[in-house]
Amino acid sequence: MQASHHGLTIEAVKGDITAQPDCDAIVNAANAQLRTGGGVAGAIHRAAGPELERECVPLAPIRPGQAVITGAHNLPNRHVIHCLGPVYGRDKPEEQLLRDCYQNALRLAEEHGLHSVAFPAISTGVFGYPIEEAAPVAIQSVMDLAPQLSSVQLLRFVLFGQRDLEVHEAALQRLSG
Ligand code: AR6
Repeated sequence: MQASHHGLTIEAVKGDITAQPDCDAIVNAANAQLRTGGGVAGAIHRAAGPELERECVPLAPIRPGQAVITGAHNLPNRHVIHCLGPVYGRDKPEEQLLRDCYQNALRLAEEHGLHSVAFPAISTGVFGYPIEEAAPVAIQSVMDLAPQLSSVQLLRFVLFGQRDLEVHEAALQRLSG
C-alpha cells in the first residue's frame, strides 16, 4: 500500500529489511552499543559483515531517540541509519522517543542527500512496544516531517509479518485519508 503526503511517498510492505536493494538507506532497530543482536540488528549485521560493527564502535553508545549513520558494507544499500528505540514501559516518554527515532533518522537521510529510506517497526520486537500503538506514532511522525524533506522522496515501512503489515496499512489509510 502507498500514500502520498507533501510530496513524500509512504509505503507499507511485507518483507525483510536486509532485502531492500532499491533503497538508499535501511534503518537498524539498534541497541545502545550499536553491536549485533537479535531481530533487525542481528539480520543487518550478519548481512553487512563484521566491518559494520567496527565502524559502529566509535559512534556508541547512543541514547533512546538518537540516530547515527554509517556505510552499508556488504548490504546492497548506500547507508545504514541506526536508531535506538525506547524500551516500552521503561524509557519515557516512549511516544516522543519513538517519534525522535523516525524524525532523526529522516533528518540524517536528508543531510546525506538520500532519496529512499526503509524502516523496520522500531521498538516493536525485543523492546516490547505494542505494534498497534507504535504504527500510528511512526506514521504520524514521518508525515509531520514531510514538509521539511526535499531530498527524501520515498519512505518504506518493511514489516516482518502479515498482521504487522495490516496494522500499518490501516494506520496509514486512517492518517492519510
Ligand atoms: N526485517 C524486518 N523486520 C524485522 C526483521 C527483519 N529482518 N527481523 C525482525 N523484524 P527488534 P526492537 C521485526 O527486536 O524492538 C535487538 O536485539 C520484528 O518482528 O529487532 O527495537 C537489538 O540488539 C519487530 O516487529 O527491535 C536491541 O537490543 C521489529 O522488527 C533490541 O533488539 C523490531 O524488532 C531492539 O529491539
